Order: sequence, then structure tokens, then C-alpha cells
Amino acid sequence: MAKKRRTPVEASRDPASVFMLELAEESGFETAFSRADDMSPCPIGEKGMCCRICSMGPCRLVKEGDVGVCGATLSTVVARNFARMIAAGAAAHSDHGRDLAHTLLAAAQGNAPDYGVRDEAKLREVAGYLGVEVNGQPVNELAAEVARVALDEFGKPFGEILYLKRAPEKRQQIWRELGIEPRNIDREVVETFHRTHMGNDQDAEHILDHAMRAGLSDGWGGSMLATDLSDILFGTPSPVMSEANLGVLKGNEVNIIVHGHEPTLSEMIVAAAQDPEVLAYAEEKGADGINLAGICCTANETLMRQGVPLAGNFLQQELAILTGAVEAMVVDVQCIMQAVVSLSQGFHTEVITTSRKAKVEGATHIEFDEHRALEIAKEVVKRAIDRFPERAKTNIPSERSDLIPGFSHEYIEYALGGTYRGSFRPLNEAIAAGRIRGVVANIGCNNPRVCHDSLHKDVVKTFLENDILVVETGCGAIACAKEGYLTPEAAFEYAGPGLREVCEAIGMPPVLHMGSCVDNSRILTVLSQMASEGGLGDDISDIPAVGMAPEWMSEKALSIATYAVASGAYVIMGHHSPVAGSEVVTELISDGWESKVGGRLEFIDNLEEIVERTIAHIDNKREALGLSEYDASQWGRSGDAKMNQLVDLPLEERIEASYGTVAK
Ligand code: XCC
Ligand code: SF4
Repeated sequence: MAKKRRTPVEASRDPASVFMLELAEESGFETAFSRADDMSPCPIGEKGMCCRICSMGPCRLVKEGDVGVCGATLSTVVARNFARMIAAGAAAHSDHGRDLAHTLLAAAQGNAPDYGVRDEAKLREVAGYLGVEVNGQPVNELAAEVARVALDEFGKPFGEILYLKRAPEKRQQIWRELGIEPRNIDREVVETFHRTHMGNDQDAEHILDHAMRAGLSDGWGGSMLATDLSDILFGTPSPVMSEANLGVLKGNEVNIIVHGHEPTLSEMIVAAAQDPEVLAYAEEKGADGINLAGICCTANETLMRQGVPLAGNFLQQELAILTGAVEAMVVDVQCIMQAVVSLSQGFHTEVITTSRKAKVEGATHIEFDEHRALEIAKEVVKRAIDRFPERAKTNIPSERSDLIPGFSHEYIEYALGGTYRGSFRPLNEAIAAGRIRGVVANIGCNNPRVCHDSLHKDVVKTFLENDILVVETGCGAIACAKEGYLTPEAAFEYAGPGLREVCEAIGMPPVLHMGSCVDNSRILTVLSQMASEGGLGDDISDIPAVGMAPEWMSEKALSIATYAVASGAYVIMGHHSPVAGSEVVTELISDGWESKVGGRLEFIDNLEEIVERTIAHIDNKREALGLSEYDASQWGRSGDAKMNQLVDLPLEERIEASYGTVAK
């Protein structure tokens, strides 16, 4: 029996996406939205109750008390499945980090001539964290040494991950006492697969403790290295201006979408698209220019550093192709739906895979090689140009919103403390005084099982009204960018009186875009620095903060959630629990983990409850710190002169006024 499909307005909260979904419906194209409607999730797998790790099974356990052929209990099966998801997520983030270390090494040795150290200060800082002595050696020598030590972090036989030292003292102690301090990055992932192989770890609590260790190897290991090494190679982000949504596609230019996660190739495509010879070629083919736009976290990487506009988030990858205006979609790794290739065959769009780790049947594969980076990037761009004359009718939605991303932890520190004395003290003080009630990190994916972007937009709107500062990464950040929350004047429109005062004083948006999914490590850094600044306790778990991924979909999101919890945070995941099959496991990752590490993980499918529990947690933490009760009526008397002024300025001048000169 055919199932009922949602209408476009039921499926997405984003007007540009609704427009594209209407078009898809009219022209009979399938999308992830329609496929989700047609295919119900498997009711046993959905709750983590199916075990298929050996061929005595697969065993479907349907209720408490059922056991598999080997006797595995429901809690064991659910915990094993969950741990494997976390390990896969940790593997994806960390392998991305590893590749950047290889790129840095190749660049430092002169084998990747198109790359180099762009941020020497960051290189020296990272050298410090990794115990590499800075003694006036040439930059490339230092970079090579840093890259080598970074690579060792993935597989060194002894010791523990060096970056653990960047966490508050108290936090490190908790990890070591529990025995969950990651030893190296790969080992914790490998050990997860060993433990969850048939016939090993069959104690849910013990499995889940190790899952935290695997998660930590991502957060304080692979992801943190990915962020740092990207900053060294491509520059540490600071505010830039840009735009978001499908309306950034151009009717008269060659549109190239970069999609996936790594900055390595996309940075070269940015360079190739500015090459005079390439631009002349585009003109020859009748185009007015070359327009780059991003999807998913490749988008966030090129946005943060180059201001490349965002075409959209995860659920817009097919919709971009449906515009008929995309000449090429260039993908690297992660979050690439196989469906984009079959869909592209109905258009002139060429999907180009570039990673040696990710081919898609039917796509053009041009393998990226960092040794000939720019040359390959030019080839890719020229292929896109060649498609331009084949373009048929286009349907580009008009929606595009301004945004100012680029809030690296370094920049936040600088903005708060001023040029000569970067500091998190003003942020701590604003929280202590109650101007800022607390902090929410809203991150993660889209999922066609929930109305696209709706949870991101609704939770964030409520938090802003409640004077809660929001920091974001990934597709959540893109959702809010499209809604216009990522501009300084959004404080004027959406923030409560206290938060608005702070934003006004600094000229910052009430929602700070901190980067891609690996850049959640920047949030760990901010939280650690807030803890060591004093005034808000001495550990991450003391800070009035909550993390959430209301529309999560990927295993990476589970890894992030787990390392955030193991670092002391309360984390709420939206809409569906992959451990719903076991009350024991549900209890172990919430109350159980809270008693061990101070953070807890909950899956909540209801918007009101997400908001309620978040605010309650923030207020409880405030109370535990002995801070004044939040009282909005105290604030907002400082006047909004600067904000009023800002609102009337064009974007470019607004940014100048707030941040001085910025890159475009
Ligand atoms: Fe992928 Fe990072 Fe999720 Fe978006 S948010 S759907 S993981 S692109 Ni990380
Ligand atoms: Fe079934 Fe046990 Fe094999 Fe899992 S490990 S498939 S529960 S027999």
C-alpha cells in the first residue's frame, strides 16, 4: 500500500527548499524527502535491537528478556550497536584529521607546492600542545615536526593523547580514574570493534564506558587535530561576510557546488576559479563568471575562511541539482547521498568524486592528489565550464540570507578581550551577572524524518529570547544562517535584553558560527578556557551549557554527542533514539554516565521538552554555582544606539563597523 507523502511545507521549513520540493513533485523527481515518506524505518533496527555481527544470526530481539542464539541480552546487543556507531563516527572525523596531517607534512617537505603554512602563530601554538620545541627553526622544519607528531597521535603504542592536557585538570583526572583516557586515536576505534565482535565484551556498562573512550579520541584527538591543522594550512577563521541558501546560485555564471567535508581540495577550487585563464575559458563558453557555493561541511570550511556562500545544508544537496543551474557538484567525503548521481543524470550536472576513499557508481572520478592540487582543481573547474552550454531551463529560488560566520575560539577570545589581552573573562562575567543566562551549542545534521530545519530554527529562536547565547557548527549553523540568525542585527530582532546588550557591545551575532563538524573541537576549547578562566566553577560540567543535535542523522553526530558528554556536558539528541530498545542502556547513558562523568545523553523527540530541559539544566547549573537567578527585567537599559545604527547599514559597512576590515 502506498504511504501518504508529506506536502512540501510539511517536509521543510525552508522556503527555498519548499519551492524546490514543489518543483520535484511536479516533475516527478524523487528526493530523500519522498523516499523517507515511502520507506518506514525498520522497527527493530530503529531501536538498536537487531544483532547481525555473526552468522548464527541475525538475531532480532523484540522485548526485554529475549536473547540471541549466543545468549546475548537485549542490553548487550543495543549497547554494542550503539558503540559501533560511535566508533564509525569517530573514525570518519579522525581519518579526516589524519589526511590533513599528511597534507601538512607533504607541504612542509615541498611535495605539495600548492599548500603551505598560512598561519604561523597557530603552528607555534599547536607545536606547544604537541610538545614540539620551537627554537627558531625554519617554518617548514617546524611544520614537518608538528605533522609527524600529529601522525603519531593516531597510532603511538604508549602514553595517552597529548591534547587531553588542554582539558581542565579536574576533567583529566576523571578520565584517568575511570580508565577512559584515550591512548591513541586509532586504538580506541579498533578496540571498539574488537570488543563488540562476537564473543567479547558482553556487559553493557563496560561496552559503553569504552564507547566514551572512542568518542574522546575523536573530540580531543582526531577532530581537534583536524581543526588545528586546517587552521595552520588555510588560516584561522575570523569574521567574514557571506550569504546562505539556494538563491546564491547564479543564473548567468558557471555554478560549482563543493560538497562533503574536507577543505583540502575545495580551497584549491576557490583558487582555480579565480585563475584568469580559467575565467577566460568560462567567458569563451558564454558564462559571465564562475560561482562557487558549498553544501554540508565543505561549505562551512570554505565559508569560514574564504566567505564562499552556502548553497544549503545536508537535505539540500538534491535540491541544488533540481535547480538545473549546477554545472558540477564536486564531492569529497561524508554525507554525500548516492542519489545525487542518479538525479544528476536528469540534468546537465556532472557529479565529480575526488577522494580515493569515496567513489559513487555513475559519477566521474577525478582522484585528488595533493602533489598536483591546483592542476587537478583547474581540470575540475574546466569540466564544469564545459557543461555550461548544455544548461537547459533553470529554477533558482530567490532566497538568500546574509550571515557573518568565522567565530573561531581564537577570534571569540580576541573579540571579548581586545587586541592586547584576549580573554574569556567578559563572557564568564556576562554569564555570572545573568546578562547571558547560559550557552547552547546547537549542531548537527538534517534528517528527512523531521521537518527540515524546523527544530534548529525553533529551538534557537526560543533560546535567544531567553538570553541564551548559541554557538553552532555543521548543518545546524546553515539552517540558522538561512533564517538570518547569524547577523549582528539578529540580536536586535531575536535576543532577550541581556544577550542583546552583550551582542551590542561587541557587535556580534547572537548565534556564533564556529565552523564545520570537526570544529566542535573549538567548542571544547572554549568551554575549557571558560572553566580555567574562573568564576564558573573549574570543570566543563560546572558551566551552564547544553549541547544538542535536534535533527541528527549521522554516526559522527553520535560520536560528537558522546565526547561532549564524556567532557562533562548535558547533550540532547532529537527525534529518535537508537538505544530505545533497551531501558537499561537508556539509563546507562543518562543517569549512569552522569554519575561517572557529570554529563548525560538523552534522546528527546519533542521540541517543548528539549527546550524545557535545556533551560532547567542551565538554571540548575547557575544555582549550583551560586549565581543570581536569571532575571530578564534587569537588562536592556543601555539603549540600542549601536544596533540601531548597524541595522540601517548595508552588509559590507555593517561588518566594517563591527570588525574592521574583513576578507571577502
Ligand atoms: Fe553531515 Fe557535517 Fe551532519 Fe551536516 S551536520 S549532515 S554530519 S555535514 Ni555534522
Ligand atoms: Fe545473534 Fe549472538 Fe551472533 Fe549477535 S552475536 S548475531 S546475538 S548469535
